[in-house]
Amino acid sequence: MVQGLRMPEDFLWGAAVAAHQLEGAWDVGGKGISIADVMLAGANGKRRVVTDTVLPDGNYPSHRGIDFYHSYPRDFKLFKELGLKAFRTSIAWTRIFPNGDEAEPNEEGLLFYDKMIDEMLANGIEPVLTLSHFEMPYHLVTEYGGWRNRKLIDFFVRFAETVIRRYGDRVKYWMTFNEINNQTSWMDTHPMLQNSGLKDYDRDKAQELMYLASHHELVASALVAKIAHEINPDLMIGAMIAMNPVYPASSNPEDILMAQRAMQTRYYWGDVHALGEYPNWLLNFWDHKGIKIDITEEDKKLLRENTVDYVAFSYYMSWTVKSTGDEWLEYDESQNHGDNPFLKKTDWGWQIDPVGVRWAMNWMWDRWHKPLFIVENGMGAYDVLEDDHTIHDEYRIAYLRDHILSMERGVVLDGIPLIGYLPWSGIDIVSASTGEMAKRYGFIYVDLDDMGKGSGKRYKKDSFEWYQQVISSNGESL
Ligand code: P53
Repeated sequence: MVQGLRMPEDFLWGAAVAAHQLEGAWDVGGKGISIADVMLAGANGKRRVVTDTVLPDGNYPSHRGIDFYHSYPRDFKLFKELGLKAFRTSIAWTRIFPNGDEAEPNEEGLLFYDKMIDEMLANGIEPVLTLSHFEMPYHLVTEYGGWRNRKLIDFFVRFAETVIRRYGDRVKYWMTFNEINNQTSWMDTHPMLQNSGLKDYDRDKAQELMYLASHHELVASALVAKIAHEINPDLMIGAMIAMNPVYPASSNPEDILMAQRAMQTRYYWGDVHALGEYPNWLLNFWDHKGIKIDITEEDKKLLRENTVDYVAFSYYMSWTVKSTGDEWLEYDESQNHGDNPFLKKTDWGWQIDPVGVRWAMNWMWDRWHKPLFIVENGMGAYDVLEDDHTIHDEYRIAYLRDHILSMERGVVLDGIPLIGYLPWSGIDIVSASTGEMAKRYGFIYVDLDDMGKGSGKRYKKDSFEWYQQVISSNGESL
């Protein structure tokens, strides 16, 4: 073990997942079809295809997940043994409002999360819930055009209010939209659907649609914060962003300027959530692009008066960017990125950068002055199940140890308030970007392959015992 720094006594060590990646039971208990349910499995380097309807022979990993819908009582026992103090999952919107536009919720869906939350609490684990994690009702995409439609605000708020009223007595930490800023890659159809339900749109309008959909989400998020605080002022409502630091590719001031704009572009969602208003550079940039977003006076007031209580973020990798020479500094993720010669990559090409955790924590704290919460961090890897059912994942331990140490320096040396650390994903689940089971993140191995074949049995990896010790030593023993 390596010497770490002792974290504050109330620090929440835990793990994080999302409903559509592990629950399975996609059509059980009155659940409707979500956007995840029409995504076929892809592979490393092969995109997931989205189908118009659920095809009878399609390989849809969300339909089975790891069968957590039925196995959660046993899995929580393992989490208790691991020592988890908190567990993040999402509520599948389609269990509560199967199509998204119903007036009344589905009681069977509500009961399922009642039981799940109670089971978590019975195991001494604090629930942390995401309201929308890549799993909106597909009906809202096909009938309403997704988040480009302002009506989505009402549908989402109805869903959010229903579950916050129901579970707010037991659940303190909430976040509205998972990785809301992934849509910075609006050139890619995948985040457009996953984040905003944008499908079948005019590709020339993609950038504008993304900003429009995002505005509706930001207003919805502020409304949820408002309602939640009316229900109970102690509830903690957070934004959730994918934090990938973007560094300058060199010390050339043009690259530094470009990297600054890349950060402003990727994290303006954080600005609106935490500071309550849009930055000037973005309003000017929209004018320059001819992008018109209908931001009403009422929207502005809502955003200003209902900022978030904390900023949650995922952290997997960092990027570097070069100047393009464009005076407007337009940032295009798909073009001006390069490899960082100081960093190695995972088997899926994600650059491993532990130092960036501390850098990002400082950047966000300086900018937003909100408590932070690491709600995802981890390394997707090919694990090998040995004949004796052991899994020797020393690469995962190395990745997490380095990232945790960097986080601990951010807290203990730099004094940044951090609520907790919830690595992805505690137990192996379906990968969001590829739909594979083979891209594993857990401390607990699940014996299932990409086609859903296998015993489904759970086995502890070497990292299980390691993380157990990290938690019991409160971060001192890494
Ligand atoms: P997978 C892209 C880049 C970074 C994180 O990802 C991302 C994505 C979108 O897929 O997503 C988050 O499973 C997301 C989780 C996801 C996790 O990272 O593609 O919030 O749902 O599983 C890891 O390896």
